[in-house]
Amino acid sequence: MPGTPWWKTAVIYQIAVSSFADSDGDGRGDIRGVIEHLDYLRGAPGSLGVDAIWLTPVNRSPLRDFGYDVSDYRSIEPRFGTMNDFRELVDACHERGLRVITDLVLNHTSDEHPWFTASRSSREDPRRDWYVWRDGRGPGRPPNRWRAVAEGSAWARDPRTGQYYYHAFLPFQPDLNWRNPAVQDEMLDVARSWLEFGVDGFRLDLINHLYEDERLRDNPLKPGVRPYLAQRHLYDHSQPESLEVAARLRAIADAHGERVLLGEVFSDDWQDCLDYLGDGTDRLHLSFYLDFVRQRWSARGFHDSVDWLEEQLPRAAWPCYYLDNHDLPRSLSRLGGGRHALARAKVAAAMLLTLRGTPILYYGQELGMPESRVPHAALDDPIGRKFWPLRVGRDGCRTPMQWRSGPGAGFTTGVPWLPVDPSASTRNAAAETGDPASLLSWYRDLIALRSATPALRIGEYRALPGMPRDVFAFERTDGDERVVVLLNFSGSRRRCDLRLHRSWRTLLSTHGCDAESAALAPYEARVLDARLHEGPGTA
Ligand code: ISL
Repeated sequence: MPGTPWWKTAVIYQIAVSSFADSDGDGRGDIRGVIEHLDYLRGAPGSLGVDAIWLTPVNRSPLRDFGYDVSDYRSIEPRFGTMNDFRELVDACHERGLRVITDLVLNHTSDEHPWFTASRSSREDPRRDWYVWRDGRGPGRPPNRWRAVAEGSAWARDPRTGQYYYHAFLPFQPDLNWRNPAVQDEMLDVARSWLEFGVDGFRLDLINHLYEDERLRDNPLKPGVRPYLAQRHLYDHSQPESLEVAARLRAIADAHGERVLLGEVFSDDWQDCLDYLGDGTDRLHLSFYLDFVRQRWSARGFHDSVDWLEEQLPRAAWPCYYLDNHDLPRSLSRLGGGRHALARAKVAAAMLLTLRGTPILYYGQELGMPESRVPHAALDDPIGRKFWPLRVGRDGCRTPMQWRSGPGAGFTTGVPWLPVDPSASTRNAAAETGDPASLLSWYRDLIALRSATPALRIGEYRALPGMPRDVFAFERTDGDERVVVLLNFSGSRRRCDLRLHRSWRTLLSTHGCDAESAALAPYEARVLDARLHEGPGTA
């Protein structure tokens, strides 16, 4: 689409590298596994048709937090492959018109990173100031009351020097000290070097956490179900200095042509998510919108969430929606519905792929992979292990990709690093590919329709008023083109007064394209062509 940057019209597919495809039988997914499955994603008959992949971190890492604990930003984790493998992946993707986004973890490193090993060795070490070290307030008392996102104090005492280091997440993930210009130079250079390598952009982990208040002021307390949520996070994240880094990263990205910066702005204040977009041209290109993903199964809830973002976003900024990722219980299970879960999943897919904005899919979402119950003995996620059995961890959404039935589910010939979910016997890519009624076919049809329809890719969004409760209806318009989307969130028929006063025809429906009635079937998702230039119509 001339004049429109690729990331605005792209469908992004998130690949959790450990979980997607294992090429060497060691039970863990790897880069060659991704290379071997590119036909599934794009460029072959029957491909899903996505435009970009986002890979969870592939840098060298002890993998104690799924790769979000980097020990060398300039090399590839051997369990994932080699630099040559990664080169081959990027080239192979580019040959088929698929962009590659990698995760970049700027906030913290692994405690096994040589920088941290040096930093903790003595107060005089030249790397000391690469991390955030402070004295405690007295015996057993950390410097302040800040909590880690993963709970507990955000400070860990290191016996060697008697000082505390700050960690926004887990103790083995010490925060880098972004107030040190050497840290900043190094990390921005890391970003630059991967762009020069040829990656098309970054997903920026915890980008609003880079800086903390210099005076370490305590956060005011508020009611909350657990200690982290019982603080108003005025001082430990979303400091103005992090916005400046976002702007600096934008300048670096823009200097390399059309690249994308997708920020994980982790905050319960949605305004923070907007702040990182600036005016739409000067900070990040996209940021995750957490309110959307927190919605329960409710047409009104999603409608309000979308409308809020549409109203608040600066004109030049662009929305970004997702329902699943590697930290969340899978939407198939989260959005409920019991035996209607797959019907709901189709409605959710239609919403995600027809809203104005860049949609992000998570591997296996298109197959209807459920949240898996991983037995305690098999848990890998440090959060899952820490809080078991009180809180569900993140392993349930990270089980192996379900390529086909049978042992290893086509993911591995060895012993998978997490157990394959039992649903793999019926719910898998091989079985769903040839089934026109499958969720996979529905995703493929929606993506194809989206690619072929400018109004869906770049058109304006307007919610349609006067619809029954349980129906989320909106239109997307571009020039003369008008597409109406009707999403019935209920398990009953819903009559819609379309008031189109123009001819319309069904482009796609969960219930077949002959669905021309003004009533929506239970859990029907329907996309209508309602062109503006046609005469008085049939509706
Ligand atoms: O997973 C969560 C809670 O259990 C989220 O709240 C998560 O902590 C938050 O989204 C930040 O996540 C990111 O940074 C973490 C990493 O573990 C996550 O996988 C990543 O998405 C630390 O790098």
